[in-house]
Amino acid sequence: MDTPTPMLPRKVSNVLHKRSPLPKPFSADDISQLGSITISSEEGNAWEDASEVFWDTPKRRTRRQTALYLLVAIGVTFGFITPFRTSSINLVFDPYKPIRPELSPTPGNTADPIKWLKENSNDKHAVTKGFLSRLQHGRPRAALISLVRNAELPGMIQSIRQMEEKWNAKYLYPWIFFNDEPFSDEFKTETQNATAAKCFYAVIPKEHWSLPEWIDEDRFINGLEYLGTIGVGKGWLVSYHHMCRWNSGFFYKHPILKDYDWYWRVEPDVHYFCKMSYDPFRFMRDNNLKYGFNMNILDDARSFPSLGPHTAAFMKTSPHLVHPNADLTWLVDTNTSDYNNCQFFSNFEIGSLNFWRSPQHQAYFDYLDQAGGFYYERWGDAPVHTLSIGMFVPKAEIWFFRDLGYQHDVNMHCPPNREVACDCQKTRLDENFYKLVPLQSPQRKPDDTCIRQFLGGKWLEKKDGWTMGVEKAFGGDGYHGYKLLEDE
Ligand SMILES: Nc1nc2c(ncn2[C@@H]2O[C@H](COP(=O)(O)OP(=O)(O)OP(=O)(O)O)[C@@H](O)[C@H]2O)c(=O)[nH]1
Ligand SMILES: [Mg+2]
Repeated sequence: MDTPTPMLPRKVSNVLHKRSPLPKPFSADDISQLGSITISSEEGNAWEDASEVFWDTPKRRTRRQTALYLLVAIGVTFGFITPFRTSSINLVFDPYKPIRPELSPTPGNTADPIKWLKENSNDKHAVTKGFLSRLQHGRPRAALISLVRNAELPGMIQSIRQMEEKWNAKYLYPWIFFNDEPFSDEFKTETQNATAAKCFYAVIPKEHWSLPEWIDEDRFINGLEYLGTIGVGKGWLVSYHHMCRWNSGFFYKHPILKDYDWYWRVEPDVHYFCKMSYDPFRFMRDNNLKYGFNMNILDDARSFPSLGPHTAAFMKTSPHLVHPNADLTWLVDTNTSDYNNCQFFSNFEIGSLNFWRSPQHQAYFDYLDQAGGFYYERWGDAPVHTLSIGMFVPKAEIWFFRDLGYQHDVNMHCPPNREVACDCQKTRLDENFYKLVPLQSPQRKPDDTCIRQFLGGKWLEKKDGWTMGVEKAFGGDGYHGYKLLEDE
């Protein structure tokens, strides 16, 4: 994904450059909190009141307390008392109310992610050791994955620190780093020192990171020059083409991921702003979700002029692969019927590895790879992932992680700051929509912002009397006519 040189406002960059502290180990206080949470239910208070009448000597009170602590300890040890369930009696929490697309019913999908979030979001539980061990038992086979160069170590450390502070220190999901060359000892030591989770380091096989034999090298070189001349971001870098192809069709095939089902993609030098009070991997698994995103935006369409037509051709040759409940309307330009260039910003992804390993995605990737557009043009993994998800996954299985604040260069997403604690200033739902489209790119923009096209229905409703033409005539960009809904 290409981006113009980042020029961050001072206020934002101050937040960004603050170093996050390393996760603290569990203290005796944390563990004792387990006991105090467990015994403070309403029933317990009633019992204590009644006991005042009969047990009135200090000695008896001490004995009673000791016996009570002993009972609680036995209960917790043998599982009669479940601290997190009991403690939820005391906690008043109003979890984030997710923004969801208009969904047509998918037969057989009974998942209720909103109910799940209500039942499983809880900051207080996460500090206790008992809760931690429950989290780690039977959890999804998931990892945080990063493709990164040795030279990007400082940026990687920054991403790890924020990810650990906001979330992973509680869960300790492993980190897996990928590189097209071996990682240096310095890289390994410093990354491992930045997290209490296990780190693994994988070198990408040569055959996943080199020019396929069917690519015409002269045409590729000409393409590099052309992309450089017109200024398509990083389009002249050979390695960038390998990277986009690897992220589109190879990362999930690496042997190191064979025992994993879920991944969260993390890039060096990105920022995570919000504390998370639930496990997104468990959330994805329990709710039958395949793909989670955080931004849905436009990129410079000069990098993939023939991706839309190739995808349409693929759908013609393999209509049986397209999911019966797929909704592609949000990806199609109403005027030209071509791909409208909307895409999930794929440097943030929480997803199912098994989806990418599916025959549908494999067939689509192979088709694109044979066509050569990863080299003759600069097809990015973001539009490829988006079109694949669009064709093969119903919207009910795609999740908008609006509650996670995130920044990649100039693109930033920050949710309404209510029950989630975020170190960022709230952004509009539509923010970032076309920041990656350079002025010199003549591409048309969709009638509605990408995220609203995805959400559909009420999210597209306009204020009475508003027209795009009039807004533009007064100097606006034509995307400010929406009736704003809750949590925007
Ligand atoms: N090991 C390795 N990693 C790479 C290479 N090229 C890109 N990457 C990684 O792939 C990810 C995407 O590359 P970037 O150059 O950041 O691409 P981008 O995000 O589209 O571009 P920017 O907007 O400039 O950040 C980053 O995590 C990079 O570290 C490469 O040649 N080798
Ligand atoms: Mg990047």
